[in-house]
Amino acid sequence: MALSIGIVGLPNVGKSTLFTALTKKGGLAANYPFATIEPNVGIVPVPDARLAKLAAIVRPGRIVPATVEFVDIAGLVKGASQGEGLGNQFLANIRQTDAIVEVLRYFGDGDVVHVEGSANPERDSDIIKTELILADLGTVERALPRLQKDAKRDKTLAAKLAVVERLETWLNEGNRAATLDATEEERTLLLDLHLLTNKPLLYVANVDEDQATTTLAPVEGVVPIPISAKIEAEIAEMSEDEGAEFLAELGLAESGLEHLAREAYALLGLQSYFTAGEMEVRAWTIPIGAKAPQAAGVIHSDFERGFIKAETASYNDYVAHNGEAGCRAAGKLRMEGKDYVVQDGDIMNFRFNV
Ligand SMILES: Nc1nc2c(ncn2[C@@H]2O[C@H](COP(=O)(O)OP(=O)(O)OP(=O)(O)O)[C@@H](O)[C@H]2O)c(=O)[nH]1
Ligand SMILES: [Mg+2]
Repeated sequence: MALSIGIVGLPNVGKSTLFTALTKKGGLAANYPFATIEPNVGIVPVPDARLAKLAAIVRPGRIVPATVEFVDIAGLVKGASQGEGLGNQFLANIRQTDAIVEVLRYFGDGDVVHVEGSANPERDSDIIKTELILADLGTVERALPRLQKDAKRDKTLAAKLAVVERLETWLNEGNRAATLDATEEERTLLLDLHLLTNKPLLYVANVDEDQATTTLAPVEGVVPIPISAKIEAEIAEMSEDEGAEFLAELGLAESGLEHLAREAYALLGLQSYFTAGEMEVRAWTIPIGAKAPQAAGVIHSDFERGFIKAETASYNDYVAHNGEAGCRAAGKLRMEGKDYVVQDGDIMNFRFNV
């Protein structure tokens, strides 16, 4: 399951600069609003230092990291949901994503036009929030007449109709769908609306180069992740070693991408397990709490259906005992069954039968 993240924000806040740096894909960055007129989709490997350690032990043919898909869309402006600017048509491009990253402008550069005159994260995030809520309201208002009609014939739709009507009021009062007071079951009924304000949200503060290590004040109760799109763009041009040296000079422990990937995993409750063999060492993304068959299913649905057991070593044991043979000799290779809750970093080898 490749995690996908939509990037939103006002025009000219550095979304495409960040996207380009993250994906090294050459998306369009330019000093005028609406530089992005086609949605850009880029796949980014999730940095994980454990992969190199495992590869040093196993010496596989290739290393395959987990991936995150980023979708870069045009900037939203006030009234985007009413068709101002280009924003509305692009919102459809992020309906299917798992999470939203909102880029806020913190950098000062007077040469780069700010659509609202000057950088003001609280106001800017408020504009974006309103536009996303209005977009969701549009979705709900389009869905409601049909739902009301169908609910007259089909009594099983009564619960859904009730929660969607409550949601309409809630959105109308200026609230995000995510904060609607609803049961788990009711939330499930809302999933097929693909509401933007129901998605987990991360704020990225695009800061000046010398601010990349500062802890920022919360916006809407959430501390933004400081990232300098400029620094990221420079690192994207460097070799891995040069990049690491550059980060060290700046006093940064990790790149913005690493930081963002880490926060996104945490926000979404995700973790990785590994498979390690001669052919490849590979990271797989699973929800925290996933059991062994569900983890196997990420590789192939047959693995889940025909799951028998999983030979499992913890990451620390695997490294300490220099791989599978060493773990076996030390009694650190466990046979786990279908109720085993997979731990972050586990090295797993599935036995299945289909
Ligand atoms: N000084 C400075 N300039 C930046 C930074 N990030 C982006 N810029 C500049 O700001 C301008 C707009 O950047 P983009 O990345 O195209 O902005 P965007 O958010 O994608 O804009 P739209 O696609 O129009 O919504 C470009 O000239 C960038 O070089 C930064 O961290 N510092
Ligand atoms: Mg752009």
